[in-house]
Amino acid sequence: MAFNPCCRILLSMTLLWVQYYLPSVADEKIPPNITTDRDALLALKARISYDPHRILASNWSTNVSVCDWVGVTCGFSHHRVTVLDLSFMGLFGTIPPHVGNLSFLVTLAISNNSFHGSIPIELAHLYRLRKLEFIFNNLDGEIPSGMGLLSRLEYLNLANNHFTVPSSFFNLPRLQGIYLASNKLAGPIPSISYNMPSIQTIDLSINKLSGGLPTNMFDHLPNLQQLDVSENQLDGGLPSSLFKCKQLQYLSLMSNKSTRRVPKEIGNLTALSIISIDWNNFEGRLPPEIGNLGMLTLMILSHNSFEGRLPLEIGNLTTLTLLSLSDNHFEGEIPSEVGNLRNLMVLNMGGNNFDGAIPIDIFNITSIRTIDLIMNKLSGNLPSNIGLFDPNFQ
Ligand SMILES: *[C@@H]1O[C@H](CO)[C@@H](O)[C@H](O)[C@H]1NC(C)=O
Ligand SMILES: *[C@@H]1O[C@H](CO)[C@@H](O)[C@H](O)[C@H]1NC(C)=O
Ligand SMILES: *[C@@H]1O[C@H](CO)[C@@H](O)[C@H](O)[C@H]1NC(C)=O
Ligand SMILES: *[C@@H]1O[C@H](CO)[C@@H](O)[C@H](O)[C@H]1NC(C)=O
Ligand SMILES: *[C@@H]1O[C@H](CO)[C@@H](O)[C@H](O)[C@H]1NC(C)=O
Ligand SMILES: *[C@@H]1O[C@H](CO)[C@@H](O)[C@H](O)[C@H]1NC(C)=O
Ligand SMILES: *[C@@H]1O[C@H](CO)[C@@H](O)[C@H](O)[C@H]1NC(C)=O
Ligand SMILES: *[C@@H]1O[C@H](CO)[C@@H](O)[C@H](O)[C@H]1NC(C)=O
Ligand SMILES: CC(=O)N[C@H]1CO[C@H](CO)[C@@H](O)[C@@H]1O
Repeated sequence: MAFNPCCRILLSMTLLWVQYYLPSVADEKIPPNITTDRDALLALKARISYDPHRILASNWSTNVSVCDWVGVTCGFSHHRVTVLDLSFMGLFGTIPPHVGNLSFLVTLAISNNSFHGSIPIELAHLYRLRKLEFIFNNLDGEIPSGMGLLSRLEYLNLANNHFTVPSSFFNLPRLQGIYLASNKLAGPIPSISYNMPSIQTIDLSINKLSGGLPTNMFDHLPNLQQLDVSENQLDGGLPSSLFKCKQLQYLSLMSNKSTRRVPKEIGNLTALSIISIDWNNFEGRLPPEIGNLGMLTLMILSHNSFEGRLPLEIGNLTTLTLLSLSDNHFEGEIPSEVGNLRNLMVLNMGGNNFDGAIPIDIFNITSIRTIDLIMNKLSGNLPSNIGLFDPNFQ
């Protein structure tokens, strides 16, 4: 039977495959074992150029099992490396691709060292990883997108490094926390569909992210408890999908230039304990629905362009300990309902256009320590017994 040219190409490709791929498949018949792990760790040791306490130099000796090496834990039954924790050792060096051979690794932690260079893409092979902790190093470059394959990952902490690319966060089903604070992430937050059913914490603070929070970003993050995007260059305000995050306890958007209003849906975030959106350009009135936030302890709205009267419902926030409204354009009388805030310790209302008398009920708050009302248009007298009932008053 004569082959037509097409089949001839196929045949020669098959032969190539047999020649080049089969031997390597045969190689892998020897299953990786603790020797593979040892070689990977020795490759790592070889990349450490400075080991100030001579920890690896003295301890990682080949005449004992790697399972007895400092920072190494092996699995009980399979005798492979499951934990590599080299945190706080003062090590200076790079991460070799061989670390990707530690295929039983569950925890990889190298926090508080001086690792530099990039994360090898081979780390994406560590499909058993649950915890990856690289905080406080000098790693840079792109976070390999292949890490999005680490489907068992629960905790990803790459904070305090020099990563540049705002890689789409990883839509991993078990991820609970992603920490990317204090890097050099720049540009917009990728506008993809985020679907992280387990995520509780997203910390992108202290970067150079710009643009807005993507409109649909929070559609499928039902368990989000903490969102910190402070100290970036984000604008555009709070997207409506954010108000679906019924578990949200901590919201920080401090700095830099978010505009627009705080919509009445803020009242849906009933689990909120801390809201810190100071140093932005939020404008308009504070909606009365703010009074629904019955768990709020800190409310920091200073240095914005809020205007109008304070809603009386502010007096419903009886768990507040700190209320900072300073440097806005609030006006009208300070509602006497502020006197209901019986746990308040700090009240900052300076730098607004409040007028009328200071409601004396404020001075009934026994927990109060600091009241700052400077630079307003207030008038009238202070009560003569000021501070008499306030043991903590400073
Ligand atoms: C482990 O694998 C290596 C090859 O990588 C092999 O030479 C060695 O005999 C194996 N050791 C055990 C205990 O199976
Ligand atoms: C290496 O460190 C471990 C844990 O501290 C210790 O148990 C072991 O004896 C050390 N081994 C050597 C050779 O120093
Ligand atoms: C391992 O080798 C080092 C020198 O390389 C030696 O100091 C140490 O005693 C040896 N440990 C064991 C358990 O043999
Ligand atoms: C381990 O990883 C390195 C680099 O990624 C590779 O060259 C090596 O062949 C791998 N396999 C073993 C068994 O060490
Ligand atoms: C970790 O490193 C950072 C930065 O070098 C330092 O500020 C911090 O105190 C270190 N943490 C500990 C517990 O040593
Ligand atoms: C906010 O709550 C109201 C009333 O419970 C509900 O109708 C609305 O859909 C909620 N909005 C969001 C964005 O979840
Ligand atoms: C916003 O960021 C810019 C550039 O980083 C900075 O110059 C400015 O002071 C910041 N504004 C506020 C209100 O923090
Ligand atoms: C505040 O304290 C004064 C003096 O004890 C009292 O007359 C007044 O009713 C109190 N006001 C409130 C709102 O509790
Ligand atoms: C539950 C509750 O305390 N609701 C109060 C919220 O604030 C408004 C305005 O002061 C009151 O009318 C509500 O009774």
